[in-house]
Amino acid sequence: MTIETQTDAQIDGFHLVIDALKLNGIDTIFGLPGIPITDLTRMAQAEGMRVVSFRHEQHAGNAAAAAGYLTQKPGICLTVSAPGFLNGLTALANATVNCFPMILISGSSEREIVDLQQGDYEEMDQLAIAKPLCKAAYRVLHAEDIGVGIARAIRSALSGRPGGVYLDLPAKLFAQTMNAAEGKSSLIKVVDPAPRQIPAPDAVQRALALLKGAKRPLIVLGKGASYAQADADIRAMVEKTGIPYLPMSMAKGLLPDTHELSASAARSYVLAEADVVMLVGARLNWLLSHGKGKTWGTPGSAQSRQFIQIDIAPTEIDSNVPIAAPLIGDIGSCVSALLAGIGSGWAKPPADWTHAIAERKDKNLSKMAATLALNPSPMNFHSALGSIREVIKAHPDAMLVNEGANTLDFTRSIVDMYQPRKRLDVGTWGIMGIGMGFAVAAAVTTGKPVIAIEGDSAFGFSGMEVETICRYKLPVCVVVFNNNGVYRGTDVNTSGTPDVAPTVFVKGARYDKMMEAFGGVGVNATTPAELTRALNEAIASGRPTLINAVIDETAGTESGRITMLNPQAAAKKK
Ligand code: ADP
Ligand code: TZD
Repeated sequence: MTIETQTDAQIDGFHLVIDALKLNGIDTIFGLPGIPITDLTRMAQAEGMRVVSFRHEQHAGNAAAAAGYLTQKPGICLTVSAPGFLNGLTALANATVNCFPMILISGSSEREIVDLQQGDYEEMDQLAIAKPLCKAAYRVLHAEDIGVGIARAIRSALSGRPGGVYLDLPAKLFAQTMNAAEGKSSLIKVVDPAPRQIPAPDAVQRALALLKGAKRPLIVLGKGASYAQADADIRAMVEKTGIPYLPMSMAKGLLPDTHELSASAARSYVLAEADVVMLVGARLNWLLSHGKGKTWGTPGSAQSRQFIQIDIAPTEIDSNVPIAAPLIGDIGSCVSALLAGIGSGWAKPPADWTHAIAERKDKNLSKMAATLALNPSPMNFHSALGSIREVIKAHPDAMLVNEGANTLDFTRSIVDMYQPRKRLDVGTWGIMGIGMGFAVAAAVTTGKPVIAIEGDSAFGFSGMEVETICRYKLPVCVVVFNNNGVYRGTDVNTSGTPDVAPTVFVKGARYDKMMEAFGGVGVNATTPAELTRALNEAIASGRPTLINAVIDETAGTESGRITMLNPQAAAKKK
């Protein structure tokens, strides 16, 4: 090659985007092709990236969000303009609400036409629409700014409280060319995208002093704690202090659920009785009853309760109740600062507290064991989950995805997790539809077997992605808890019209046939033994499998465990 051709070499927008992502260690794109990003998907694949194509953008977006949570790198979702962008937007908003780092990259139409509203193909002012729904939003108009655009998107997604970022790439950008050497030097490798945030020493002392004086201390671990990947230090903090802990649902497994200091089986007792509660990457939102009210005991004891809160976002503090000791910083730095102060001679919590918890745990666990031992026909949630619980115990490295109402609540309380970041679920919104997207991400990013436990309604939101699972030959076993409807299958239409009630589905549906349609394995399981066998075979073979688990249609309750959030008609019709 002559010097002349070297300096004349050109690079286009497509390749600058790909090179900028690769330069930052991003090796996977979840997306759905079409104008103007079809060639971007092809070229990314040709350049060695893994491109996972979905059947609907929402699931590609959910996959990106889960990949971000699992890897601490922003997951990338790539979509076409207007409708594709909007389909991805729910996942972007959900990622932001859950503090998962992801970047939604959407192609967009001609700026000049969009801005004059002259009616372009898939016209939409996407940047303006995305802005209020995510942490940051950027648009790149010139090839030489692609490096900056991607660097800003990565830093925004990862730094401070992680979240979703929107990056708008107009169609014209991809075909723009520039000098290859200049293009290369315009790219930015983001240095330290999630800088440590060291807590102030006086804040550490304040927290330690409060913890030390506690008579009935409790630690609550949230998904911020599991995201932080400070697993060993978090475990050391719990064990050195001997303080009982409660894991929020996606923090299950941060310490094994069977750990003697886990207070999960005495949840109501510890929340009502604890005098000092240390929140580690968990918000006092609806999932923790906003830190007040009946869940947290009588008004008298609530007044005497004090909170320590570890969080990277200073504005989270005092959002619901006063926080006596805020500890602002990243969880790794905060926990290691606390550990230095805890040392080795920390006095364990008073025995009457830990004994009272142990007593309640024993009682509740033996009650659960008795229920799990029953073998009703048809299966109910407990008998089916009793089987899954044993399979997970034997395969603690398997990933578990979980959505539904009763299916979610029962799985969370019955199926123990043993390792960090193995459980992915409906998160902060309690959103349905994350199932297959999360399952694909779990398989692609970890290579481990994935078990997705899905309510039949929940599964319906992303069911078509079983084709994606088969196409990429992913080791995903979907278990559909089929009770013929949303929550239950027993509602009756009392109006006299021929339609079924709004919560009822086709009775006796065979979801397993959907997986067979694409070459995967389908199993209809009516007993725990059949379920166990099918699960074990799926894990051993690694083949995409869907088990239609036939559940008693009367077994669920309306809205699972959050029935109280469902508004009831105040006045009865005469
Ligand atoms: P959960 O639903 O499990 O209770 P939340 O999503 O409500 O958890 O809370 C997670 C919290 O963790 C958020 O307030 C977020 O700011 C915080 N967080 C996320 N990552 C980190 C980190 N690396 N260091 C400190 N805090 C973090
Ligand atoms: N739509 C979206 C996006 N999210 C939601 N949470 C809902 C609707 C409302 N919803 C729930 O909160 S749970 C649920 C819906 C529709 C499904 C429950 O039925 P299921 O589970 O079959 O999935 P169970 O085990 O039968 O209760």
